[in-house]
Amino acid sequence: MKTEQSERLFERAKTLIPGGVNSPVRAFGSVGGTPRFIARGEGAYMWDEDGNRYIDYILSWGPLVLGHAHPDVVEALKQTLERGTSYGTPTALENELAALVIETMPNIEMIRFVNSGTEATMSALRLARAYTKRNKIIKFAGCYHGHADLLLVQAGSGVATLGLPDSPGVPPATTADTLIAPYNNLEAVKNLFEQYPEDIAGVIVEPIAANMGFVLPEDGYLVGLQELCHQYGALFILDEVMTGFRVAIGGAQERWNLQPDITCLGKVIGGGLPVGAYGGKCEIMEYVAPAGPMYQAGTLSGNPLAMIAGLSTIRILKQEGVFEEIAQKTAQLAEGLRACAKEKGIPVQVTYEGSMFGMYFLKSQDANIKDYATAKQYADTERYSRYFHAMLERGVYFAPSQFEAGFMSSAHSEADINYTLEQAQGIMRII
Ligand code: KE4
Repeated sequence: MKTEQSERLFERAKTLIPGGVNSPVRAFGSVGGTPRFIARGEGAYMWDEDGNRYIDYILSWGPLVLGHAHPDVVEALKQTLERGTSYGTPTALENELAALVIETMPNIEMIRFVNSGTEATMSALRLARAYTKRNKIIKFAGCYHGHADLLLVQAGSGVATLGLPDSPGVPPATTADTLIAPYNNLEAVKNLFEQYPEDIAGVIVEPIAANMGFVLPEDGYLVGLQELCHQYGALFILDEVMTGFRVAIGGAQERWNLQPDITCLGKVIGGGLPVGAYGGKCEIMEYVAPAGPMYQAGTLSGNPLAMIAGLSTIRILKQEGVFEEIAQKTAQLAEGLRACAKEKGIPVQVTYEGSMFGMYFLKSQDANIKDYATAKQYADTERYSRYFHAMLERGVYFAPSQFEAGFMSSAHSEADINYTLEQAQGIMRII
């Protein structure tokens, strides 16, 4: 596969941008090799600057649930763009997307748009602290909620991928109130609440831990967290930046009938443009300025381009049968990948939910990855890297890290999935 243009562009990028990328996980740090500089995307495909085509199972890390450059999304953006890009004023489009998200997410009565998932989670935790007048928060080792200081403690995603210690530059005082527990372990959370019965403002959790790979919640875990929060007067905060509109149209809270006090969103609701949001019960959201005293702001929050891209994406996603078809394709791919590995006796842990999936290569057949410690202990990252590159060479783009998830879109065809599985079957004996 020719990669001269990507190599040239990467060398130049590294003189201009730290590590040559604007987000660390893109740099192929844990899998090695040259990150592909993408020139364009259409449907399920991306083409790099050397003209190589890839079937894309990252889809911009989740947002592109309809695939790249969906014609209806592009047309809606064009029409909006011709009227201007941003006004710094309220617009009708913000009302429309707010109403659509509120109608779709069972526990959001009021919502605030921001520009990234990081802003969404950072603001949600500030709100939890303001509303409860408490300071401590609980997050889970290996979960990633963006790069706000208070959350860069035993984080997942790029932090896990690069094996970074908690980031320098975060003063200890900033994370002194951030308590950590293992994912899928209710006892540990119960102990923290017993230790700090009146100090915990909120518990923030990825309903599926998709930044340490793809770890499903064990039966009763999420409801157990919710009950502990309500027992001790803390807010239950679901970080659905990735799972929202992907695990089910109404997110994990719909899939598992949860009642979070605050929900964080991003990715799909912006249809590939910069967006985040946090929302919940009116009595809590009314605390946010200017309705209430908790300050949070953003120059481009709710900008018309992100709004229309999110609106057109969600409207199509909610059409009869669209989501179900994406979920069926996800199951077909995931089950097929599991079968390819099993056929060659390669130990893997494959799980999927809605339009998201994950595959761990395991160091032993009987390993079970259920949290960050077991992910680090049992994931065979070396074999994953060989798998990643073997598939990349064959025009299939999976996450350049074992500690990330995979995504499906409505644009992926049966032929794309069959091709992917044929290639996977072929390489299993050489990785
Ligand atoms: P952003 O600030 O990157 O928009 O969102 C942060 C975030 C918050 N919560 C969850 C559950 C997330 O997964 C993310 C970001 N996801 C990663 C992919 N695992 C973004 C990829 C990247 O950092 O480049």
